Amino acid sequence: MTSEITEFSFGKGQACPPLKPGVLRLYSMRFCPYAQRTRLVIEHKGIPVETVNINLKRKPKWLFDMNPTGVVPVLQWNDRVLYESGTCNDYLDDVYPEQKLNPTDPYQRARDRQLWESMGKLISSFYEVGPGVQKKDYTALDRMLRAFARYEKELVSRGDGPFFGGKKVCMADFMLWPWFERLQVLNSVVPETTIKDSNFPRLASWIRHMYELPAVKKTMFDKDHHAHFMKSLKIDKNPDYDYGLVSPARL
Ligand SMILES: N[C@@H](CCC(=O)N[C@@H](CS)C(=O)NCC(=O)O)C(=O)O
Repeated sequence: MTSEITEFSFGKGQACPPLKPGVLRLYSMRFCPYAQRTRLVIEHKGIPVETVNINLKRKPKWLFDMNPTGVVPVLQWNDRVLYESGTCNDYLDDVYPEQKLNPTDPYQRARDRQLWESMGKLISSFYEVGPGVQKKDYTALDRMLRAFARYEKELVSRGDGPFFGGKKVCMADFMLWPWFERLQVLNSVVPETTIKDSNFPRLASWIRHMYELPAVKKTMFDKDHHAHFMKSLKIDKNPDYDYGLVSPARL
């Protein structure tokens, strides 16, 4: 997407790049799974956007002026500001109705929302499984495998299509995806978390199909980048927000 703003993260003391009238802006962090949800929708719909990445350890004051909770993603469009990945994505889906992602049927829409809103347990298991297994405490691993079983069953109940949206990708696919992209890192530490045709065939097929989507190809990082960022965040406690960027030149 069009952007004249550096990809390097903006931190405390740095001015916010001036907003251009009529241009949609996303405040993001390159490795943030929540912001990826919104980037997936933006890419899928081909929405013109400029992105400002934030240093979340040294947050600029102006982030709080837009979002009092100080988290990304945040969308800004003239005097309009929205935060929370689900809210941002619903708004974008309504304002850019081409390639509609939310179901029109209210019941199905509510069911889909339920699916991704209740994924908190899977998300919290993410960083607990490894340390747990090391201590022979399998609680988080069991919780994660139960979540996989639930998604497997849900895909089966939705018919033959590879996606949660059936033959076409839907909002739930994009809302769930970022944690499955990061799962490969955990797989190398705890192989029991690997999704295969032999244990979760529909989820395994879903993952293969998701990787084929242009929006996923455009927003994803490979396993090594995710592993590096997770280590910098969780072990070194010094998140490497700009990892992999080559030119330090700021505009
Ligand atoms: N519920 C929020 C969660 C967003 C979130 O936690 N983003 C993280 C980055 S991955 C963040 O900004 N963290 C900064 C902090 O917690 O201070 C959403 O869905 O948008």
